[in-house]
Amino acid sequence: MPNWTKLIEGKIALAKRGKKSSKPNENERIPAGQKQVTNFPVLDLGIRPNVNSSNWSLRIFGLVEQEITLDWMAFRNLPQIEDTSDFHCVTRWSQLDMIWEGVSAKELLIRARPLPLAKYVMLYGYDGYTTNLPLEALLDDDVIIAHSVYGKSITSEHGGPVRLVVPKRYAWKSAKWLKAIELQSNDKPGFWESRGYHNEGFPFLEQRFSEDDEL
Ligand SMILES: Nc1nc2c(c(=O)[nH]1)N[C@H]1C(S)=C(S)[C@@H](COP(=O)(O)O)O[C@H]1N2
Ligand SMILES: [Mo]
Repeated sequence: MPNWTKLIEGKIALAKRGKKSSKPNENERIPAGQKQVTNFPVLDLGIRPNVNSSNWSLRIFGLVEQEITLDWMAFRNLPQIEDTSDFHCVTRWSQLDMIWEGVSAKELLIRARPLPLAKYVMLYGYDGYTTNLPLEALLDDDVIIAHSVYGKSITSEHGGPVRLVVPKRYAWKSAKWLKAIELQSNDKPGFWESRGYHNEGFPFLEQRFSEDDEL
């Protein structure tokens, strides 16, 4: 097990460095307070779950008419899409034009037929990570349940065999090693959201911490 206190404090310190930026970047594709990178850094809790295409499955459950569990074959047999998007980490790096391949989250969620009461989702990773979003956010056309990036399988360190990508939010909302999506009537905070990260996390509004709302 990693040293949680140290890891959490370290990450929060990184994201807080420089506090809130006063000026937007000149390059409008890069949100305020972010620096462009091209080396696709690795960021997670330091737990590498033992999951690969033969033991991976994805479960959609909670407030749905049709609960779904997909194994690798079933997942790869769904219609595949490609989407190019930018990735913004709250620790202040952004990588542009990432080319992801996988299944549209919307396509998959529609198959589960969300009940009218379903307004929020909790995303679960195989490492025990959780993060929350409004269901609406997951139905955006650019949200992808991805198995490949830049034409290659997503490596285990980046959340392979399958991770979520939610381009319009800070990258902590993009759950790696995606295990389950739970549809709920009420919003509940995930791992970082319950440790002070912003509930919404829009990079272009610089919503890093819940306290940023008051700054
Ligand atoms: N399952 C899981 N997903 C996760 C995390 C994690 O610790 N566990 N970290 C998040 C954070 S804080 C970031 S910045 C991105 C980083 O993705 P990368 O390592 O592929 O760059 O994954 C997000 N998804
Ligand atoms: Mo992050």
